[in-house]
Amino acid sequence: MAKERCTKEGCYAPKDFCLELAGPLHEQCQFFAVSGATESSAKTSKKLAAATSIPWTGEWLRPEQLEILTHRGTPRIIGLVGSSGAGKTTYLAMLYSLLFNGRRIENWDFAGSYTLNGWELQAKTLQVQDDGTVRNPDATPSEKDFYSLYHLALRHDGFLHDILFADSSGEVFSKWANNVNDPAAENARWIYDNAHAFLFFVDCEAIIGQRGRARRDIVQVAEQVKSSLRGRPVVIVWSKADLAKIMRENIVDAIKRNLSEIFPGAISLEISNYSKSDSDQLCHINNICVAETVLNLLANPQPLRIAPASIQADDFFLLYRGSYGSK
Ligand SMILES: Nc1nc2c(ncn2[C@@H]2O[C@H](COP(=O)(O)OP(=O)(O)O)[C@@H](O)[C@H]2O)c(=O)[nH]1
Ligand SMILES: [Mg+2]
Repeated sequence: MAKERCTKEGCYAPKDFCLELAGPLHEQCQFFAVSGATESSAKTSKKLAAATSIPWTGEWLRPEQLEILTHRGTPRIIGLVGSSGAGKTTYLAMLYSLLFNGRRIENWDFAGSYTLNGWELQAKTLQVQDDGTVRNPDATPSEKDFYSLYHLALRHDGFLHDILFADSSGEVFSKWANNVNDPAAENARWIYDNAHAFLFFVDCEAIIGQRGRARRDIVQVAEQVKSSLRGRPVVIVWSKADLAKIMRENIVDAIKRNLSEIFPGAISLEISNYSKSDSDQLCHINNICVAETVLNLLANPQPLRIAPASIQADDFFLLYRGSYGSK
C-alpha cells in the first residue's frame, strides 16, 4: 500500500496542512499523490497533477495566486485583525453560512467565488452535529507564510467586484504589533500593507477573562493599525457579544474611549455566532451588517479625516475654513 507522505520539503501533510495548496486538501496535491507511488497510484497522480495544473483549486488563495483575479480589475482586500481566538475565522464561516442560506448583503449580490472549498470547509464546522454540538473552525495556523484569502465576487451597482477576506492567526498580529519588522509576522505585514480596509476584532470573552491585559493588547494592535492607515476604513467588530453583558462596564468604557481616539468616527458593530432565534440581531443581522458596512466604505471612500492645524495668523484668508467648516 502506498505510504501517505508528501515529497515536498517541509510539508507534513496529511499530519498538517498541505503546504502547496495552503490547506487541508492534500490528496489533490501533486506532491502528495506522487509519493509512495504504486502503479495505479502513479496513474492517479498523473490525473491529479493535470487537474491541479489549473490555476486554482477552490481552496483559499495565497498572494501569489491573485493574478487569476487581477485580469479583471484590482481585487479589494479586507484584512481581519484581532487577537488569537477573537472569532475571526468563525466570523467568515458564519458569513458564508448566512449567504449560503439565502441572506443577502444589500446591493451586493453574490456572483461566485474562487475559494468555495475554503469557505465550505469553515462553514461545515458550524453545522450542528448529531450530538447537538458545533465544532467551530480549527485554529488558524500561525506560521509566518500561512495565508488564507477568501474570495467573493459581488455585483454592486452593475459592476463586478472581487473581494478578498484576509484571515491569519491572531498570534502573528500580536507579534507584528510588538515589532512590525518581526520576521515571524510576515503574513500580518502583508495583510497590513495590502488591505484596502480592516475589520478590527475586539473579543468580549477576552475582556471578561483578562480585563486590563485585554485592553492593553487591543490598544497596542489598534495603535499599530493606525500608524500607516492612510485613510483606509476600519470597522470595529465586538465579537462574542452574546457575552457582552458580563463585561465590566469600566473596562468597556475605557476601551471604547481608546478606540474612538485611535479610529475617530469608525463604526462599531456587535456580533455573535450563537443565535437565540431565527432572525437573531447579533448573529443573522449584524454578521451581514459587518460585511455590508465595510463593503460600502470600500465603494464610497470617506475623505481623510485630518485634524486641522491651528494657524496662528491674523490673515483672514488663511483663517477661512469655508462656511461648512466655520459652523
Ligand atoms: N461565546 C462565543 N464564543 C465564540 C463565538 N464565536 C467563536 N467563539 C469561540 O471562539 C473560539 C475561537 O474562534 P476563532 O474563530 O477560531 O478565532 P480566531 O483565532 O480569531 O480565528 C471558537 O472556537 C469558539 O469557541 C461567539 O459568537 N460567542
Ligand atoms: Mg482563526
